[in-house]
Amino acid sequence: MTPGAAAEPIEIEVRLRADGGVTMEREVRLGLTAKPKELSPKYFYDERGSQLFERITELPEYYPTRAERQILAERSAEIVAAAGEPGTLVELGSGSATKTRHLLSAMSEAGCLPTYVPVDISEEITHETADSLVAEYPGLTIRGLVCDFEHDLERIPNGGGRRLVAFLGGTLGNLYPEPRRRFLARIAALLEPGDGILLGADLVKRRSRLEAAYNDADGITAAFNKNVLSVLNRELGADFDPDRFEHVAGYDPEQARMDIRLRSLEDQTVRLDGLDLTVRFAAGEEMRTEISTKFTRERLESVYREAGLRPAGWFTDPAGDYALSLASV
Ligand code: SAH
Ligand code: AVI
Repeated sequence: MTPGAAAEPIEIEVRLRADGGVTMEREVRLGLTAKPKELSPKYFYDERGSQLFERITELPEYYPTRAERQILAERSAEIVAAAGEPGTLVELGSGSATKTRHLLSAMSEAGCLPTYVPVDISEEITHETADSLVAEYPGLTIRGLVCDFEHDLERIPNGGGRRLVAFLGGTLGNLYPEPRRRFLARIAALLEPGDGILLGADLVKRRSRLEAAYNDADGITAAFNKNVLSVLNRELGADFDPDRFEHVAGYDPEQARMDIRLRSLEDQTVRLDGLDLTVRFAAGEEMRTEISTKFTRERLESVYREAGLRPAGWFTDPAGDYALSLASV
């Protein structure tokens, strides 16, 4: 920066192609040649996938977003005080940051309007979110990072003052237990004493409510799930026909998680020119595209401890559907 020049309000580093797309190619090849087949949920979120997720958050059946919003609307001032009035708000999987506004407003009211560091794999939504936020919060500085947070966590900009790392929406539940432990341990290693993590988690509840949330009547979740096939068609020159697959989502009570899949409606072969790979699907064969783990307080606190984090606060909505929790090192 030229000496004396004002810092830009928005700076966003994009690290999506830092590895030349090799990671996606390798991961998709591994997933499609595994038994059973599996794809990572991070590939849902191209521009259309992010828009479909936004529509999911407004569905009557999908309660987690409303429950989390209610907690943030009512208790952000308390959360910000408990987190020691941080000067930097990092948000992992920030998306449209709609609910984050409650935290930013509470920080602004506490006189610590922070540097906001959105971290998301979806480039379009990160730029749109940054533009809206600087218009809404004059004086806000944004230092974003578009990346896969499991790869580039250590590249997240520092900001100033205490850091609060928010991981909202229940996205932690989309990680398997071992990667989840490693991920939280890496976050813990980045935190200084006095910094905190604010984690949103969907809680275990009746199977019928869980299954309804992932099988909405309008078919938006089905479209979101199938969008991963369109992403592979575009990014890897594949010829998936989304109409030859159906959306399947069921609750696995033993693992306490929703299991989300695409089921092949017929015997078919799919070609992925970008991988020089042909994949066969049998009629009825299922490919997992996402898990969404549901927690109890005890389980989540043990997940924290395994990762070297200390539970430091617990906030739920009145119905007890969802929890925001604070943790520190
Ligand atoms: N926090 C928002 C959005 C949740 S949707 C909310 O609560 O509504 C999950 C978000 O995480 C999406 O914006 C998606 O693009 C992002 N995401 C998913 N996997 C990711 C990964 N591996 N690295 C970075 N961002 C990821
Ligand atoms: C982003 N994540 C927490 C959502 C969830 O509920 O697991 C993604 C989602 N998948 C289907 N519906 C919503």
